[in-house]
Amino acid sequence: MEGIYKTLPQHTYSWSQGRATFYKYQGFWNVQNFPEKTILAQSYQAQPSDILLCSCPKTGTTWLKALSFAILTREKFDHASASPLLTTLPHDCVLFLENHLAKIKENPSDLPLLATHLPYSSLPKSVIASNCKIVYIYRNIKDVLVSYYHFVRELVNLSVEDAPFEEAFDDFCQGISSFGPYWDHILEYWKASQERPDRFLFLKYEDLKKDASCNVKQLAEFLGCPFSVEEEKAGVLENIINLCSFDSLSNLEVNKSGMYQADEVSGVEHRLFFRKAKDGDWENYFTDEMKEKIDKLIDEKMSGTGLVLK
Ligand code: PAP
Repeated sequence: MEGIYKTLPQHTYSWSQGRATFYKYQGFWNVQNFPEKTILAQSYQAQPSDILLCSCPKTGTTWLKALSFAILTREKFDHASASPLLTTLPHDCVLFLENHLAKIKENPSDLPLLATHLPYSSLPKSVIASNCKIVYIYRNIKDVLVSYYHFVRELVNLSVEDAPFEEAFDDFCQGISSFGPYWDHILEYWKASQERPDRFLFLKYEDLKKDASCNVKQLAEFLGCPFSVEEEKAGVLENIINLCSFDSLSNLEVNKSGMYQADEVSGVEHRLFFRKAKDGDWENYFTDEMKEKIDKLIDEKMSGTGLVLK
């Protein structure tokens, strides 16, 4: 497998001092061990009852995992005092197919929830064949870019001064980012959803923020366990929204410390999954020219889809 890297297009962030080299594999960019991880993930035997939470990084994955987990386990745990979300990183409550296939196989959960950042075209064939449900979350491209920039910068331990945003911007616009091009990631899922609309739910990060109730109810319905009127009256929906909110999760001890093991070699500090969660943080980083360039790019890429990423 080592030899494969010589044949793949590659790109190194100049400011990463050689610590962030990306390879293009099956049409998408990622760091070194991803071809192996993808191939392994593709051996997963999906069940029709599986529900897959899919996303490009930095679009709201952690939040979607927490919400889906809380919705599906609401009868099992008292969310105020005993939810695993109070003591476990959402990424360890709902596992990524590409990171933890061995764990998933070893300990099949009675919860049919899995997650992946893999593009649609790289999903295990069994996922497509079994027609399992897919929830896809997406977010304004400019905030994704800023979120992603800080994540990579922190991973390689550089200050803002030592990691020029301009270069991250240029690379992102060329499609070079983890699981990028971002727009192709979205478009693949969107096209698939046009063929099987009943199997897909598209959620937008900003909509979830604007109207959490409506979006979380929609998510629960899609997951097959809608909130009853009694539950709503009893505040179950509201409790789940509060438990999974940025303020609540980011202040939990477990999410402020500890290390997420993406695999045997790479760890990510839990706190890096919780930064600011602000809509429009991009305004602090983008020049007018950058804004114009990325708006034009995304208009072109998304035209005809009805998906708004600006
Ligand atoms: P991942 O793909 O690496 O898991 P993901 O969870 O998709 O990352 O995105 C992280 C973003 O979601 C961060 O955005 P920011 O950099 O703009 O701040 C993070 O702060 C935000 N986030 C994490 N948890 C929540 C939450 N509960 N509610 C809203 N936003 C959240």
